[in-house]
Amino acid sequence: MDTMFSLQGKVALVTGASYGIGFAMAAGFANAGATVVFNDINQELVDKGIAAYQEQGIRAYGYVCDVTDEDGVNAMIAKIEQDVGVVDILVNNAGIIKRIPMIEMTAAQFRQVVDVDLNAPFIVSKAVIPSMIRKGHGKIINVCSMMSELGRETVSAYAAAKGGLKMLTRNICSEYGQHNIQCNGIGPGYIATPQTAPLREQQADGSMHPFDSFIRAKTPANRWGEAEDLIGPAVFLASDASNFVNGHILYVDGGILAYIGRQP
Ligand code: NAP
Ligand code: GCO
Repeated sequence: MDTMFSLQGKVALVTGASYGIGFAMAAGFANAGATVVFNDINQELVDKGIAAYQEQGIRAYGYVCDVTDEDGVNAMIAKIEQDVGVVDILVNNAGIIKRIPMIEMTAAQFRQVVDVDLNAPFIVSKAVIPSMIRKGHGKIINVCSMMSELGRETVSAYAAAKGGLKMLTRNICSEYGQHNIQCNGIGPGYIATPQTAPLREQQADGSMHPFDSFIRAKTPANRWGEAEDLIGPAVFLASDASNFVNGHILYVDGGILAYIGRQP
């Protein structure tokens, strides 16, 4: 049973993993035996990430790379192969959100979100798949969202990108499953990270932002998720335990998608 979930000898690249959900998943991979590699957009953030991993006793390899820059991504993957080896596990985690009503959003803002949240997973996956094919196996995990299934006010670009990412996941599975590559998604519910900090901040009168009670009422678990809630599902999808699971989106949402919401 232990070996089924072991990541011993594997190289795992988690994009945008200096902190937040990516950091938690990467640390989980390291504890399961993997060598962890991550990137961020500048050296300062990479150094902070390396220090944060070190604090947990993990030696992580950090690279400066913007995941939307195809040449930069290709150069990073070549460097990773040289420094640590072929990427066995890729997590497309880097993501951004812009909360702007659709009719106020510029096309440039919309494109920027789609670029990071959808085009970049295409770019990074495309860069690692050839070596995975040569090696005879590979795991790709795309970090999707509640917004891969649901809409809400102000997040049109994010929802469009994360819905697209769900379908990119199914297509990578369809196209490369024959090469023993499994591509699945993880759809986190509402998780307490810097990305959702504006929805959880304390108001001037000491009360919580109204979004806090809204989300609790929508979540049977009645709490925000923690980044650590994603570790078990991520290790499962990265390990041999999931070798016949492909094209699946595993929602880790405390039950949000099963629930109509608490009655008033
Ligand atoms: P976060 O705290 O904002 O972290 C996102 C990470 O992505 C940061 O390290 C950020 O780097 C990096 N990043 C952004 N753009 C990048 C780029 N162009 N190139 C490289 N790295 C880039 O977000 P999080 O909450 O941990 O979210 C991680 C993933 O989970 C995202 O895809 C998000 O959409 C998804 N998600 C989050 C939640 C949630 O409730 N928090 C729920 C569902 C899905 P910087 O340090 O440079 O900003
Ligand atoms: C928002 C949130 C979300 C979450 C997450 C849900 O404004 O609604 O930021 O979109 O972060 O992706 O799964």
